Amino acid sequence: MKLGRTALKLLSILGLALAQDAYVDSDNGITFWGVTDPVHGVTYGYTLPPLNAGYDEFIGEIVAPIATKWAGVSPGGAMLNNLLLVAWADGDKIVSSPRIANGYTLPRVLDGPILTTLPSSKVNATHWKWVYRCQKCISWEGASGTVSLPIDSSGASAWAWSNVAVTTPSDPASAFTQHTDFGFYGIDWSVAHVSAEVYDNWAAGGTGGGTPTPTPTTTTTTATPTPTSTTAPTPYDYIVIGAGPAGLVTADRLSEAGKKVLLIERGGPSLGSTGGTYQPAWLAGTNYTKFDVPGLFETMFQDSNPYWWCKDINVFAGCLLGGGTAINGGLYWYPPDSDFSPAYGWPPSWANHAPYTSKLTKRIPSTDHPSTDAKRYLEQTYDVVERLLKPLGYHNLTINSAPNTKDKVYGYSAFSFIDGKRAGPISTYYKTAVARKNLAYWQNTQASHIVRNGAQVTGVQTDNPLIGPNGFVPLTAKGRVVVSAGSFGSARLLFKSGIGPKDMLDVVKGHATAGPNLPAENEWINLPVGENVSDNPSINLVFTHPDIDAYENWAQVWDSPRKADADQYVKSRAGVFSQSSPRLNFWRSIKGSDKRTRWLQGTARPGAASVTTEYPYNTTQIFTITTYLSTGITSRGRIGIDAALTGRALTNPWFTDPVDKASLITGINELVSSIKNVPGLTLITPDNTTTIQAYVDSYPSGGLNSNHWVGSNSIGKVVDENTKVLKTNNLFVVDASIIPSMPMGNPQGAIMATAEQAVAKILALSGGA
Ligand code: ABL
Repeated sequence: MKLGRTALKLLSILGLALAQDAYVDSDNGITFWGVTDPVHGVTYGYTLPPLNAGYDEFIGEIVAPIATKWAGVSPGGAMLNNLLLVAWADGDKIVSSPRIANGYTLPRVLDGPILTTLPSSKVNATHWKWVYRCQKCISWEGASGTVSLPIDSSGASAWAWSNVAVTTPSDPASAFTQHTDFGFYGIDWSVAHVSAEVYDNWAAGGTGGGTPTPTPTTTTTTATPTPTSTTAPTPYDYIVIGAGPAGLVTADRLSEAGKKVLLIERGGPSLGSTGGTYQPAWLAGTNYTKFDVPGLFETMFQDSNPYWWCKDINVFAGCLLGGGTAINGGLYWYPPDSDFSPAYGWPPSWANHAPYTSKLTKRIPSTDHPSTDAKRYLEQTYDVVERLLKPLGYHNLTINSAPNTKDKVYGYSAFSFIDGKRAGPISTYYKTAVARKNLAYWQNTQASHIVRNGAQVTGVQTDNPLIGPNGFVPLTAKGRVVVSAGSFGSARLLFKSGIGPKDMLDVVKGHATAGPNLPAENEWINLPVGENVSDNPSINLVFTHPDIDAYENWAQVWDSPRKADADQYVKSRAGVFSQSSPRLNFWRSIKGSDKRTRWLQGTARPGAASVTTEYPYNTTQIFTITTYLSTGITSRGRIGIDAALTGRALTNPWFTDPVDKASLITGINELVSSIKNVPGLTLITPDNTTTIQAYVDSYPSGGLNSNHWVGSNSIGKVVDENTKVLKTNNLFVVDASIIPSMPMGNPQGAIMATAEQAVAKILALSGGA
C-alpha cells in the first residue's frame, strides 16, 4: 500500500512542468529559484544550503505589489498539513508567521520553525518585500507524521494571495479570510542549492556573492507511463484526449463501433479495480480506495496529499481516471428536456435527447439508496429539511423518476454509485472500453498540442516517449481527434494548438516551451474559446437542529471512523460509508424581474465547510443547505490561461447579471421564512446579525464556485452541431465545455448524455474513419 501511494505521488508531481527560473535579486544579490505570478505580479523565490550538510532550513522571499494585503507560500505544495508561511505589510514593517492547516479553515500558527526577517526586506510606495530565513523548515509534523520537502528532487510548490487585509496587521498570529487566489508551479529543488559559504553569508543578512547554478532549461520530467514497452507509432482512427465522463463514454462507443481508438489520460488510476491503491488503514485487505468508498467523499477536501487535483487549473478539477467523476460527490440527475433545449442554446438537432439519455441510464442507473442492504443511513438531515420545505408547498418525489418535474420538489439524493461503491463511467464505460482489443489506453500521458496542417489534424503530440517516437501519435488517413479534457483543459489544449482568441494564443506564444509548438500565425484559427462560460453560483446556509448527527463533520472518517460503520462497510459495502454526504435535494423555479425563469437547486448534508457566527453553537448538530442557481442563469464569464499556462477564470461567471443574484436571494429568503415551522432549527451562518442580502453581497467570490464549469467551447460558437471545431476538418470536442448553459443539476449526468449524443453524431458524420 505504502509503495503505491508514494508512486502515485511521484507521478502526479513529475507530471507538472518545472516552471521555476533562477534570478538574482538586485537588492541583496541573493540568487533565488522561483516564479512571478503573472496575474498578481508577485514573485516567490527560494534558495537552499547544500545538500547533505546538516542544514534544516532555507531562505525565501516574497516580493509583492502593494495591492497584496497578504501573501503566503506552501513550499510543499498543498494547503493541508504543510508548512505555510504568510506575510503582509504593517506600515513600513513586514509581519510574518509560520502556519499549518489541518482543514480548510484559518491556518494556525505552527510551533517549531524559526523565521528571521532579513535586512533587505522593505516596504515602499509600490511594493513590499519579505526576505526571510526559515530554520527547522525542511521537515514538519503533519496530521499523520513527518512531512519533508523533496529538496534533492522536484516538487510542486504553491502560493496564496489576497487583496483583503488581515484582521490585526500588527499581530503575526492575526486571523485572515480565505485567499482570493492561489496557484501551483513545479519546482526543481535539486538545482536550488548554493555553497555553504554563500548560504551562511545570506542567512546572516549578508548580500551578494552567489553564482547562480545554471538552471536546466529543458527539464521536462515525464512520469513513467504505463504500459512500459516502447511502441512504434501506431496510427489510430480516433484519439480521445481525457478519460473523464465524456471521454470514457466517447471512447467506449467508438471502440464498440469497431474503430481503432487511443484513449489518453494525464492522470493515473482511481478505483481499486483500475489499479488505484490509495486507502486509509481501516480498508487494508480490501481493494477499496479513497475513490471507491462514497463515504470518504468529504475527505477529498481534507487530505495532506491531494495528488488527484489538476495542479495547473486554479479551481478543483480531477486529474485521474474518471476525471471529476472519480472525486465528486456522485450526485447524478437524469437530464430534463431543458438540458438540451434550443431555448438554452442547443441546436434544434439536439432536442430529442431521450434515446441518448436512455443509453446512459441503461449503463448507469441512478440510486437513491446506494447501501447494498437498500436501507438509508444518517437520514436526520433529510427529515429536518423535509420539515422546512413542506410548509412551503414542496412535494416529495423520486427525483429521477420524473426528470422534468423540478418545481417545488424534493427527494432523496440520487447517485451514480453501484453495489455500494463509486461507479459512474469508470465501472461501466471504461470497463467495457479497455476490454476491447481495438482500444489502447495510456495513462499518465498528457497531450501537449494537436498537430495540424491548416484545417486538417494529423495527430497528437504527447509527453509520452513510449507511445511512439518523441511522443507523437498519428491519425489514420480519415482519422479524427476528440478532445475531452474538460472545460479548462480542452480550452487550454485548443489554445496550445493555435485555436482561440488572439490574446490567449499570444500568451502561448510567449511561453518558453509551448510557444515554439504553435502553428504559424497565419494558421491560427480565431474562435471564442473560453467565452460564454457559466458555473452555478452557490451559497451555503449552515443550520443546527437537535435531531442532527453531524457525523463529526466527516473529519474522522479517514483516520478513525466510527467502528461499527467501518466494519459494516468492509463486510458488506452497506451503511453510512456507501453514500457520500448529500442526503436531500430540492428544486424550485423563480421568476426574475426580467421575466425569465431560473431554477434553484438545494443540496442538504450533515456537516459544514465553515461556520461564521457570533453565537455559541453545538458542532455536533450542524448541517448545510447549499443553494445553487442553475438552469436559466444569464451570467457568463470567461476562462483562459495565464503566462504559466494555468487555467483560470479571466472573468468570474457568477452574478454578472444582477437578476441572477436577486433570484437566488428570493429563493434563500423563502427558505429562511420557513425556519419558524421547524422547532429547534437555527440558522447559524449567516446568523441573525446578518441579513441574507448582506450575506450574499459579501460572499467571497471564490466561494460561489460550484466547480460545474460549462461552455468554454459552446456548441454553435466553437463547435458545430456535430461537435466538430469550426474551421477544422477532423477535430472534435466532447465534454462539459460544449454545453452552452447550466444544466438543471450537478452536471455529470448531463455531460454523459451529451457525450452519448455527440459520439452518435460523430459516427454518423461522413468522412471519418
Ligand atoms: C457538487 O456538485 C459540488 O461541486 C461540490 O462542491 C459539493 O461538495 C458536492 N457536489 C456535494 O454536494 C462540497 C462538499 O460537501 C464540501 O465539504 C466542500 O467544501 C465543497 O464541496 C467544496 O467545493
